[in-house]
Amino acid sequence: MSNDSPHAGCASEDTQFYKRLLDRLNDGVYFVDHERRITYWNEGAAKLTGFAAEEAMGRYCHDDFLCHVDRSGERLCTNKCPLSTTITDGQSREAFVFLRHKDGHRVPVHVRVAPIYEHSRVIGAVEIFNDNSDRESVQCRAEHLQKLAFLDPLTQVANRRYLEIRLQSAIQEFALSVDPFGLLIIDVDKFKAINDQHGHDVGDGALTIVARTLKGILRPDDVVGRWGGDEFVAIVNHANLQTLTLVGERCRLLVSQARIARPSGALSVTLSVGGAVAQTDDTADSLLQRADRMMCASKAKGRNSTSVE
Ligand code: GH3
Ligand code: MG
Repeated sequence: MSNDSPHAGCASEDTQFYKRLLDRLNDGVYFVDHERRITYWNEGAAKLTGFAAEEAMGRYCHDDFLCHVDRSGERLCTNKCPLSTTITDGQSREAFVFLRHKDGHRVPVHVRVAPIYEHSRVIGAVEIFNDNSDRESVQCRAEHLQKLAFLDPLTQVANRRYLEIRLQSAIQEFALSVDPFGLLIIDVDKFKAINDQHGHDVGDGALTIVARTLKGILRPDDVVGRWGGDEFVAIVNHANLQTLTLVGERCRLLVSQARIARPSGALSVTLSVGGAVAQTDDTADSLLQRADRMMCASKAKGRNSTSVE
């Protein structure tokens, strides 16, 4: 049996064994007392933070030398410290946070905190933390990809896939409530001519201006996105016939007043807008078809107009 064995000798040797075990862990481990003063700091903590045990021991975690922040940048050590909460409520917890390395750079860490009890009284807490860089970058990449998957790359509004998902859930929610909603189909008038006369780049610029203007008109809980080509769709929440007509008209008017910059002078575009308020027997397809019929009615009226049913 080696000298490191917990069974090799008396109680103090046992303590030494466990201390050596903790010292050598790759995970960072530190203990704080009831006042959040650091009473133990292992080699893993030194490696992950750059602070040697001599530099950390005796300091208070609320001195903020590790400057823990959460993903939104909120400072934890002085406001919402998990150690402090655990000392108060005796509960274990975990969090994804960033600490500041002695060299100044930020390190993403996964932190687990547990209370230390003596005679059923909390006398401090232990924090175990490890480098979360891999997990963090995977999560950032996943969020980025998810954003890309639902974003129209040209206009930076939602794409058709996202609109389809949101429309489906709006139909399902509508079946469970009486809160009305409506759908607008918005098509740029004579857009082919813009491309033909001014070039594809100007056409792209026009689509971006239309998208940005529409996004600015709709409320944050509404959805607007590019359905394809020069066609946009908006899902307007809490909207009866009157509200949907008002929103449709606002889209038409404000886009007609927007200006698309060009070296040889700004130009403008107009929209044909069609809208339909959801009925109890509507599916996503039937609602889209009714709004599309209304959009075609606006085209037939001479364009630059709004029709809603
Ligand atoms: P209408 O008033 O009947 O809508 O006439 P229109 O010329 O706008 O006809 P339509 O809506 O069918 O034309 C859409 C055009 O949009 C056809 C296509 O060349 C153009 N288009 C589609 N996607 C893009 C794009 O990403 N960029 C640019 N610049 N043009 C696009
Ligand atoms: Mg068009």
